[in-house]
Amino acid sequence: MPRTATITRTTSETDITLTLDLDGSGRAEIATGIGFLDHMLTALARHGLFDLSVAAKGDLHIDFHHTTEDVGIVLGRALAQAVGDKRGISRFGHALVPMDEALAEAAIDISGRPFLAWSVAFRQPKIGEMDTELFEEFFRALAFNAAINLHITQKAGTNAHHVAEACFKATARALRMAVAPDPRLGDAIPSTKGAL
Ligand SMILES: [Mn+2]
Repeated sequence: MPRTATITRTTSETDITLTLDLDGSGRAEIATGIGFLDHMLTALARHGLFDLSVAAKGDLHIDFHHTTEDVGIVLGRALAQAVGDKRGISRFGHALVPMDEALAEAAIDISGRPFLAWSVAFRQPKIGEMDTELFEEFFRALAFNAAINLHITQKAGTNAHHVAEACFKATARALRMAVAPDPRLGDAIPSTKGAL
């Protein structure tokens, strides 16, 4: 069974089409109109070994908020759809990823219980044109729409570009671990409740 999803979502604020393949090779085709977000989504695909294409047209003349949040929503929905009933997946994943002076940790439970714990403090309000406060919005939208528990913790770092990139790479590696099949599980669902 291919673990893929394609989702199109159109609102008065954004128009997004996204395709995700959990068993890809890290290929990314990203065009959100926000350069730094493209850079981060490319890193997410590459280090998660997902194939990801995102075409987003948003109301960037207002600011980057709607587009960033809505890409998180659509990516989350695609992730939920692609993992399906979660048979045979590892469920938990974690990663500790450095980037120069920055160090970020991500821990994930594909639990069906949406939660974001965000312990990241940027020293700069912007990276290029992008507000650093939008990363929390992105990851919350992702976690809630994927129905996963996602903890992202900054362990070190002063440069906002490095901190953001370490957060995305750590999340990518943690997700890769969590969605990976556990061969010892067979097609069982990794929960004492029998459902996730
Ligand atoms: Mn970079």
